[in-house]
Amino acid sequence: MSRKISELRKEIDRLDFELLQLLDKRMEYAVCIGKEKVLAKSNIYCPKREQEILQRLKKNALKYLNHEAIDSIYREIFAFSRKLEKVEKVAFFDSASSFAYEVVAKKFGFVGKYLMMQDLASLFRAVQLGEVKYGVIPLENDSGIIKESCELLFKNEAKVIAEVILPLQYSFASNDEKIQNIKKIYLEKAIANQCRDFLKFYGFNEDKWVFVDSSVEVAKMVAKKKHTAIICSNMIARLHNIPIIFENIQDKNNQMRFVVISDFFSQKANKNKTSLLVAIKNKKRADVLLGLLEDIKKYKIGLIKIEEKEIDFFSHFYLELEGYFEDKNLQEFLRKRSKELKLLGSYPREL
Ligand code: PRE
Repeated sequence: MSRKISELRKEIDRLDFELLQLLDKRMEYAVCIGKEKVLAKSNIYCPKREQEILQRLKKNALKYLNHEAIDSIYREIFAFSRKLEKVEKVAFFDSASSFAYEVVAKKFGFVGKYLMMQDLASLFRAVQLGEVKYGVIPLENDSGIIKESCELLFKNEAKVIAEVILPLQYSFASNDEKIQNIKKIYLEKAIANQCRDFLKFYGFNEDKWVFVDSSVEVAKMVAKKKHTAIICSNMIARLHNIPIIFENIQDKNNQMRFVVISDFFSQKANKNKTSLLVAIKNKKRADVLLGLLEDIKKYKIGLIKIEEKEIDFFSHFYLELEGYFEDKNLQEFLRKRSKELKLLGSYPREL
């Protein structure tokens, strides 16, 4: 090793020492905050505060640390300080490609205590019974708001406290460096549909495809088996140490929106969103829709999204509005519509 490198490494060692001292000091403050919170029976996770810290740090742009780096470093710092304050469990449900796990890691870091649920209904039950403090559920994909999530939010008391927007990116991972050796590619049907151009370009014809229900379940096996590959999220490949050969192989860039649910209302942040459901009882849909839009206009509320969803054979409107539920105009709107409306939560706006 050159003298230059060893000198530079000495500098790094010195800085690492300082960094750890500083981080430890930071953790000490977090532990103190945690004690106060436990005494006051308040919630450990505070999406509003975390968002504020991130926004402040990103404003002071540095030479090397871009926004993505700040996000990922601080995600782990927050996760660790939350864990020191109090260990709280997070449940997630993975319908398939394990994007929920990616969201969990993105929001809660890798050091949390996680529980993978069998279905969305059991996740809601676990939050309701206090078995877990937080749940991560998918809320919206490219076909719109997901009916089952909407239905469960309607029927349960859990509140939406944060949102996470996740680009759906797939990787081709295999232990075989020579792609000509690969005989079987494990993938979900939906993923195959989203990576057709890639599969065609590399000549991975359908006779090599093995459809699976969940890439999470087969990743462990692919990690050990020769001449196999998997198409899955980057996170799953990395978790199982399967070398990623091609990244971002999807035909087009889709994204998915997940939300975090818990048993409390999130605090007001700089920019907020409020989600609610309005039941349409006995009246004509067009009249209800018109009335709703008139009220939204009357109270000068920003409308982000409106979608019709059927719940228990009754029509409902899923609404996303700008602002926090305690804002004056939203309060007036909510009061006026209180009989037909269910507030799902207000949370820091990511998009
Ligand atoms: C802290 C940790 C967890 C919360 O979600 C927000 C911030 C942090 O590490 O900065 C500290 C803390 O608990 C708080 O400020 O409320």
